[in-house]
Amino acid sequence: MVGVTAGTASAAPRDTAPPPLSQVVPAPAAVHESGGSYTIGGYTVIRVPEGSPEAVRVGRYLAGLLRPSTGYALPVRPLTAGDEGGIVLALSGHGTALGDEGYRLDVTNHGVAITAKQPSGLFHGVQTLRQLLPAAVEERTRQPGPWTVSGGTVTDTPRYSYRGAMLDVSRHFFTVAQVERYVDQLALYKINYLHLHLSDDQGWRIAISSWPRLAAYGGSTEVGGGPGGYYTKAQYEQIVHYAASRYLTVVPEIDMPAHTNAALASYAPLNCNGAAPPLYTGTNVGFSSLCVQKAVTYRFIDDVLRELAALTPGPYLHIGGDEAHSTSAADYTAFMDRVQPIVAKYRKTVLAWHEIANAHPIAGAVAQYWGTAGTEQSVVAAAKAGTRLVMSPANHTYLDMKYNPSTKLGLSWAGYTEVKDAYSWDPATFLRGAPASAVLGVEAPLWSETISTNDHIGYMAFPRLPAIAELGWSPAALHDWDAFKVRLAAQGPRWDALGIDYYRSPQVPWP
Ligand code: TNX
Repeated sequence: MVGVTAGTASAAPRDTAPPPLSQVVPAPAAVHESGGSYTIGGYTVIRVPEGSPEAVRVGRYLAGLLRPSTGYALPVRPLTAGDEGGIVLALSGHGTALGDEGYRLDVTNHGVAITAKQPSGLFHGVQTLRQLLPAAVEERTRQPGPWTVSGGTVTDTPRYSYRGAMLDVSRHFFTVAQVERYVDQLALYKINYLHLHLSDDQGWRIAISSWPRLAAYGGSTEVGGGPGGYYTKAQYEQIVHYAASRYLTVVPEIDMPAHTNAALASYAPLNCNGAAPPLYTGTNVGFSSLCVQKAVTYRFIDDVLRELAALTPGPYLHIGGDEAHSTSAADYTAFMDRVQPIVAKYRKTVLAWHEIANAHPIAGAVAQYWGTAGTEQSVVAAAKAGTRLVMSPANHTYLDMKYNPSTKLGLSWAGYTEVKDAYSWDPATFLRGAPASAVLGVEAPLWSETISTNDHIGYMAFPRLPAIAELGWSPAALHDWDAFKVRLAAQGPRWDALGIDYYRSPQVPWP
């Protein structure tokens, strides 16, 4: 190679000015630039409130992010009265207006202070600070710097309390390490729920002690006939724990009564005709159904949901309910009338795809809307009657839709979805006639019929996942494609540094 060697490249300091404090995705609620700046250096100390082990963990996490690329020691030390300078993480009851997830970031010539009511707010503030540092901060080897942040104040709280991403680990299985990698990517955009689609026709992915063949046999393949896989209980708990360390709550989904071939293949008695079908490795939907009339069906569901609830600290159990094309409408309603109380019995909240609105959603239930038109009257009626909504319109949020006709991965049944399409809708008004107050938030599902590697995940999720994250976090008044695309463009070098194989959409002015 001629010209720049690694040595001279790493010796040359960057000469670019630090970005404005507003150059963050999702857009912060309020930004006040004050001039000045702070440069993290070999002298910088991270101060944390001693009394909060969780806040201490956030401080250590920040140090872990910054140390490899900066090469600085960045010791994490207790915050004592009168401390100023360096990086300070502080918990303050005065910040009550910041709510559970909000934070304030103050940058002066002396240091950076992140203040929040809860550790989750500190964590989100850390993600903002991270994005305000040069993209090279994401490298895991020492980089030149300087590590300068613009002066001013960011005051930030989320628009919605539910900001989710779903990974379909059923059509193709993803290992614990792959899920954790995605969790890290989601955390950067303040996503706070990880929905795992744990069962479908092609695979059952969670060990259930009372029905061991579900995972052992039902998990033994995937789309295309690969070896599949499943999570042991310990592995599932590891994912739950890792997600929690990034302030994401796991929402496990057992899809039923349809999308159940893997279970039906594992246990013959679950079939109305008593005969187990073969395992399925294709990509059709709507052909399978649990046997609604049989008592064993509900013993099975009780066992599965009891074991899953015991492993899941989060409030939701997702019971699927989509595309039950082989279940009559009457059977579907009868089935949901019996299954929802089982979720409640195990002290969890029902989350289900929006077809639940065709049955009788129980009090407190949440429907995940995946339609493309925004006109489903049953869902509007349910929302008016108190069912809350997570918005996942397929033509905007489905990360498995192709960007354009030449996208190699993905499907196109909901249309091609460029990043501008992903961004250009409003969760509060998309389902026409539903009260805006029913909307709990948004979710971006990644179905995996065609997705099987980290690079596939990266290519389909980026840059669209950050678009959905911004709709979930940022105030509606800041919704602006022309401003978003510029902030999004600045994320590209960060994804390069993180090894994310993103789609270089021609709609975005990448640097
Ligand atoms: C529809 S949308 C499905 C999934 C498929 C997906 C592919 C919904 C709740 N169900 O079974 O994987 O389309 O895009």
